[in-house]
Amino acid sequence: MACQGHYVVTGGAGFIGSAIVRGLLREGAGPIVVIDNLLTGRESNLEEVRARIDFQRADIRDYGEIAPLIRGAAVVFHEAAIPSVPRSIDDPAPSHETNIDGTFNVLRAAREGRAGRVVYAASSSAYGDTEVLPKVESMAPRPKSPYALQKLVGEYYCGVFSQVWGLETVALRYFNVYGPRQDPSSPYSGVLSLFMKALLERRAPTIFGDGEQSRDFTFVEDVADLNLKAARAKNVAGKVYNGGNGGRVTLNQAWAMLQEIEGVQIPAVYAQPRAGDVRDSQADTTAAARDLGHSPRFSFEEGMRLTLEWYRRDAGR
Ligand code: UD2
Repeated sequence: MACQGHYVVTGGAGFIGSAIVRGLLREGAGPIVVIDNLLTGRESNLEEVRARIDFQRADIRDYGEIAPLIRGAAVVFHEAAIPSVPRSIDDPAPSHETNIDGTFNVLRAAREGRAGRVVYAASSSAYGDTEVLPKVESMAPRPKSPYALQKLVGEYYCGVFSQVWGLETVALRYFNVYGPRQDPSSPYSGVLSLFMKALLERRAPTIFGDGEQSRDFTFVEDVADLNLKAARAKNVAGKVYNGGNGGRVTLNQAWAMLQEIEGVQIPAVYAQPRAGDVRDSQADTTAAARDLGHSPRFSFEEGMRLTLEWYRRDAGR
């Protein structure tokens, strides 16, 4: 069972959570408890660090199961969630239960167990379509999908736990995170993982809409770094920060870049736009840079190349 002053990563077997686990280990932090129900997470994401962490297969929807693991933690990185805008539209109940009820359970366990801080994986989807880019934390949220709303409720809960009960929380609104280990096997997977899988299999990807929608794609190592900084920062309790890169790339540009890197020409197939889709997304990183010391290191092209190489190796295993 977990000991005092440990680090907890919910969703720690997932793509982002496992990057945070590796970041913690690099910093020499410990002990580390990973909570994951392996719904979308995979134990193989923790393969090389398995012996150095305490892996607990548990579900954040079950308070009784997770409370003892969170009790006395120094920091809880709350990454466990059911992501995907279309998944939350096709099947809203599971994502509601995990993203809202599960987050409440994590916060409640952190408060009752006197944890030091919760760093919460919020989402840029909370902004919806804004008139102005880049998107600044002071803008009024306009969630367009169940998923966006659920992630926003989690943020609000963080704020309320902080104000009412003095639990230190920091919410990081991730902007379309991509990188090695992102699972490309589901239609709900992140678009760049699907693009890369298609590219390596020499298939046409599907682009929903005209492909001119844009995203601030953020490399997973930069997001893991930001989490570690948010865990240490002073005077940030109850606050919300963008976890983005500050750039903006259209899907057409992303697919063009991948074809160029690979030296192939495969026209994409265009389909109907997706319900609940945000048109443009770009982070203002001023507040995160000022208060948390956020300084993303990976350019889009660098991140894309590293990720593509990882998928190439993974496919060959
Ligand atoms: C949202 C959030 C993101 C994160 C994520 C978790 C926004 C702007 N971003 O990502 O921060 O929380 O949810 O799931 O809300 N697409 C295709 N072809 C495909 C798959 C997707 O064209 O095969 C399009 C899709 O319609 C969208 C874009 O690619 O315009 C990105 O889709 P996504 O599912 O990778 O991520 P998104 O933006 O919904």
